[in-house]
Amino acid sequence: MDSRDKVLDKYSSKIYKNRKEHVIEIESGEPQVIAADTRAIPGIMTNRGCCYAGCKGVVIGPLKDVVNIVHGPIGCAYYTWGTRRNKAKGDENTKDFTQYSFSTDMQETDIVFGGEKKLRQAIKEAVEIFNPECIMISSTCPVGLIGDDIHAVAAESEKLYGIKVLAFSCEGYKGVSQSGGHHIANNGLMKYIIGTGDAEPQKYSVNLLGEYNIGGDGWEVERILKRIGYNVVSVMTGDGSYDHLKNAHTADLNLVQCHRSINYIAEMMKTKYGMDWIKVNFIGVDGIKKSLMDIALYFDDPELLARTEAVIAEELDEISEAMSYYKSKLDGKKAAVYVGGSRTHHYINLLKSLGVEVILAGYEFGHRDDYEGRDVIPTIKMDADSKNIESITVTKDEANYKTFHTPEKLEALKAAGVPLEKYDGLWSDISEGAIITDDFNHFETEEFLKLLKPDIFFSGIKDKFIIQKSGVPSRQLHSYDYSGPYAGFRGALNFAKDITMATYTPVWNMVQAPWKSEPTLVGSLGGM
Ligand code: CFM
Ligand code: HCA
Repeated sequence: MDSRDKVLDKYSSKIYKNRKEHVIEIESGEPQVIAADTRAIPGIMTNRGCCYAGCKGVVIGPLKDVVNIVHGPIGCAYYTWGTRRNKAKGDENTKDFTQYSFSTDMQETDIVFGGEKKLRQAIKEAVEIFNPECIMISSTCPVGLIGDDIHAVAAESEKLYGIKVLAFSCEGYKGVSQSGGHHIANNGLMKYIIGTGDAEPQKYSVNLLGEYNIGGDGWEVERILKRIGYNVVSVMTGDGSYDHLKNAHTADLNLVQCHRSINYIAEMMKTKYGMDWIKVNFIGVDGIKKSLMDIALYFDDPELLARTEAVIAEELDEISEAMSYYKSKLDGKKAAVYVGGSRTHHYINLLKSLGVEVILAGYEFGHRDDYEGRDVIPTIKMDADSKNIESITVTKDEANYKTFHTPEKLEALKAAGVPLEKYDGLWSDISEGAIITDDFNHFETEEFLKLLKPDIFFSGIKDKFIIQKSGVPSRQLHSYDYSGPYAGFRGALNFAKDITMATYTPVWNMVQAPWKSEPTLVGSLGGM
């Protein structure tokens, strides 16, 4: 029996049938197919989040000059506020509200009598106290259940206060994971914000999409891009702002880091403004080098190319000696990597460069293209006012391919390997024999841990402590355990140092679960 079946065999036949489509063992030469983006099984402790987490927590939450009001219970507001650590810096032109958690704090009476009154009052207070240029309202589950019309309140407030007020119907129960929330957020930003600014276009300008500035990653990427000579018009959405987002349409090129959460905007901007996008990965030295070269090739300017090569050489020089030391400590170690929808793939080249093999991996809510990659061109149909995507058909027909470039230039870019609108999936980097689990859960985490014994386990807060209690070090790749940055050349070094410390600390041999040596619950039967 292989390791996959040893774990799945413990399920009932109905659950086994479902899970066996989501858990696969990589075999060489075989086209791999995995079931993904489907409903989690009720009763199973999935690691996924919800639609509201994807919209408010991930995409719109980091916009620093926006007052993000959560219409719902205070717990939902709190959960999407501090936990993901939205790092932001305001300045004299840009306010920063990320230190505040705004919520209507819904109570039972609001559920019975309706919460719109409370929402109006919250908007009024926010305007009077903070004077923002933009307010965004996010719905939580109860709002959808009782039918409060947040869009009507938003429209009315926009007129009343003369500022931008957007509403997002991103109730937690919608769809199967965070992913639906990303889409709702992307549609709102595209429809009401991007394209409303009137800044002059700048030379060599880019938007950074799907970079959320976790641990300061976005700041590190911006530092490198600026050193080479690029202008970063907007970042979506880490340390991002309403003010910058308005002018995103003036950039030359979109750079997509997290394709899962924000590829919709890249697609829509391609259709609406003819703006090309390329997939980048600023995690891991090989990923960064390739991304920087791809961007330089795109702009096709010899000076920019020379500057790119010089910056890469200088940045590498700064870290290579220390990286070699950490590689000597980490060489041969085995890792498990489970993150949401894109980071698992992004970290593999970094781990490989340190000699760490990934033996167990997966996504919480990735779609099939996140596993299998995308090498085809989508045809996008917009609605009548060109604001929303009506449909995306994936086809190999390239006739629809609109671009600023001439056909000759396009061919040259393709020949140079610039991945216009294409990307590799998790498969491309995973070694034979590794186990891949889609929508991983608590039970499988524990079972695979026992069976495969990785030296380190990368995932999130929900499973971190069960892993560590079993004697295996865990690092969160969602929040970096409050370390970072991990992106860029300097970030790669931080990562190498952090995981060397995590794996070499002697504490793991001393860990013994408390219930193994003494009872944790003592009870007595009544009357005896
Ligand atoms: Fe993109 Fe993200 Fe991820 Fe994601 Fe997330 Fe995140 Fe993530 Mo947590 S946007 S898909 S919904 S890279 S919050 S910054 S770490 S699960 S892998
Ligand atoms: C979310 C956000 C999250 C949670 C991380 C975790 C994040 O999905 O709601 O469970 O450790 O990155 O903060 O993915």
